[in-house]
Amino acid sequence: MKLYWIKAQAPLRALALIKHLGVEAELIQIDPVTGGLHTPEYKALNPNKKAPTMVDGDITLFESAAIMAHICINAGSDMWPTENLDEQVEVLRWLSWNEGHWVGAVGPYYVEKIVKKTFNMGPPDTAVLEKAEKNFIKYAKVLDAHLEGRDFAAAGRLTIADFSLASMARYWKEADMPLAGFPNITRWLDGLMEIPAWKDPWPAS
Ligand SMILES: N[C@@H](CCC(=O)N[C@@H](CS)C(=O)NCC(=O)O)C(=O)O
Repeated sequence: MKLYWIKAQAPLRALALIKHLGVEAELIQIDPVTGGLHTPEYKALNPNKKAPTMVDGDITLFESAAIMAHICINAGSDMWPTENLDEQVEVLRWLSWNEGHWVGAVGPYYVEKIVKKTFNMGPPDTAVLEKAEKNFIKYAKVLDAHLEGRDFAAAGRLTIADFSLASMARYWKEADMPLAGFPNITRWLDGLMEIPAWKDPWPAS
């Protein structure tokens, strides 16, 4: 299996999973700054010109959630439940909520404070951050209430939903996300950081 990645949050989810499960994979880093996502060869694999992309035999996938589900199925991991379909639906709900709502809420902070710094894209735009707060609070309330009395987002254990939901929020302190008033979210994020592969997801360079 090959995984094409850049140093950003969606590939981070798949890289952490690969490390956590001890899956053998060829991890191919792409430089987005020098046009690595725009080559004809890469576009043929992922017409979105985004990362991650996975190639496993005849199967080529984009979208980190689908890639993580594929990895779990092949590794026999219940981080993507296949035995208990109620659990699978619960995980799917949080994967969907993440892409539909949470990514839009945390994304402005992550892009302005983390992505711009990582790829030398200039200073954060304070107007974007000010505008982001209302939407952030709206969805942080939902997640915080859900995590009351829970250590994980779904199925009562670590699943790929946690890796998706936490991939931008993990940077909440550096990115100044207004999470201080959401103790269940910060407790859950701290708990995930106890997982070695989550704490240190990047391949050795
Ligand atoms: N929903 C997609 C998101 C993919 C995505 O937006 N990847 C970003 C990194 S987090 C990317 O490749 N950005 C590079 C660019 O837009 O040039 C997934 O989960 O895989």
